[in-house]
Amino acid sequence: MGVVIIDGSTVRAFVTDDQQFTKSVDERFAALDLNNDGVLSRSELRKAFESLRLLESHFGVDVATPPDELTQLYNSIFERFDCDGSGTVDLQEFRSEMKKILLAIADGLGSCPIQMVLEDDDQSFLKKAADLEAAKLDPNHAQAS
Ligand SMILES: [Ca+2]
Repeated sequence: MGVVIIDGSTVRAFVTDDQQFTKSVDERFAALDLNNDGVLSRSELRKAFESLRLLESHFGVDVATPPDELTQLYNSIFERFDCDGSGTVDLQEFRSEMKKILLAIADGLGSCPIQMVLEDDDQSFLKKAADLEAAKLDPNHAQAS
């Protein structure tokens, strides 16, 4: 476990770094596409949100939220991602919605830094944002973290 300090500019720098951001999002998309059909289904996207911990960090959802409410919430998230209403989320939709969500997180954080406790194998985008900033500040330290 480690603690990172991030603020809005950390997240924004990550999202606006097209190369890093697209690479991270594409990797995540591929990992989430469990049946490799090139799109994310409802359940695949739900797993995505569970693994990204976005509900806690962005939507302020308590872990004790009743299952019914959670399902409703995941459904509304899915509708947001699935812009064209096709019933699946493709890579373009995933990229553009992740970008919006992370920029909203950046706005929410503003210039007020927060501490995040992360597992070593944490794969969240916020961790990647923090790693990217660390790499820019101290290139030698980047690989060790
Ligand atoms: Ca799929």
